Amino acid sequence: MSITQEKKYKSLTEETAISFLQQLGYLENEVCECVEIGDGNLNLVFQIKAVGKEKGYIVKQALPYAKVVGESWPLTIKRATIESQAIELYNKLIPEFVPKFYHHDEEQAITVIEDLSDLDILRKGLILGESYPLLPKHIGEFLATTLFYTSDFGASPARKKELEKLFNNPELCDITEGLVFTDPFFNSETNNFEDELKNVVQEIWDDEELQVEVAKLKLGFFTKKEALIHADLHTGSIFTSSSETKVIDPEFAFVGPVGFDLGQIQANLLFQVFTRLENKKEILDSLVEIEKVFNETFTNLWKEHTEYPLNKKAVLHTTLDNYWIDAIGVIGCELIRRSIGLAHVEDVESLPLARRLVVKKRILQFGVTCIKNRFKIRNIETLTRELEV
Ligand code: SR1
Ligand code: MG
Repeated sequence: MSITQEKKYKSLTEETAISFLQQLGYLENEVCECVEIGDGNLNLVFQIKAVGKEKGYIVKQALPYAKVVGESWPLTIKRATIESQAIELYNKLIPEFVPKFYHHDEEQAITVIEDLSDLDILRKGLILGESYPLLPKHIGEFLATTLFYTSDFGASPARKKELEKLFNNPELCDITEGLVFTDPFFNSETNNFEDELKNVVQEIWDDEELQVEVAKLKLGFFTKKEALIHADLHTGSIFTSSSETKVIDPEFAFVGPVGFDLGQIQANLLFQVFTRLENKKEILDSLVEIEKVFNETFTNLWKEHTEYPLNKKAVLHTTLDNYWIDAIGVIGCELIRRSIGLAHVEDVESLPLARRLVVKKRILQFGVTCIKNRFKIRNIETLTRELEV
């Protein structure tokens, strides 16, 4: 067998994942156990640890197709390299909020990172009614720091252009362009919703004003090269506890609109406001706190590091305002796509049918309001007032 054949991509099994890790020198002389724990839409995720130990390593491999659909949807494995580059960069900028990075194999699309299984996946914890008081502060700081230092305010023009090249991610951007900004707004085969919602969905497809506003948001996603964004920051991409927060899975990362990250996390927290019966206020307060911490942290970094003439206060204020206006539009698109598009969320899908229909109708209506009225709403504080509970 030639060397090229030997090195060809091969998807891991629980056994080969252990050998891969041990060949790197990790847990070399230990008897290991391995479980595939991936519950996302795209990848294999193996947790490997020495028998009897609590914590080990995560070996993550990108599959050459979208797991959520099957082999009929081929997908580049280059995304694993984008993800590992982003984790490495985040580790330099704000290590406390990301997993430790150990190894990346480009050909096999495998990344080895810290095992975070002692923490909760935020979406699952919130569904169980858990509270994470430090989460809004941590997420606000994570967003402000990663976005500031990769924006034109915190990176040199040359570095910014280097980031655009390093994080050139057309295939994954294409998924978002389709699933978030296109398919839910017309009769696309990728959509998936209950028959009982047909009339409400038809209204969305027939709404000319909405179509134009979504088109403008999609154009912004294509053209705004504002900072290196995570680009898939939903509550399944965050591990957390009462004291720690770790952001994972930046395989969609590219240099794009800041409002996309801000809006996506807010929308995914908002699902809890629509679905839970108690403590909705706690979630609404956390949305406002994320906005406040983001604005304050970004402003402090800007004061310290931004050079003439971008250091003019009015430039910062307009920039922050525009980030949040975009974010409100993205909240609308994300709420709608997770309700009637391809990739749904457990917060809503776990509800019994009758309640799910009521909740989805409210979510869709609110999503439309966010998209159409984003220039009037302007910030999260105003937006949450519309939802006072
Ligand atoms: C085919 S991928 C579907 C969704 O899963 C990912 O996590 C992204 O959110 C994407 O839109
Ligand atoms: Mg993901």
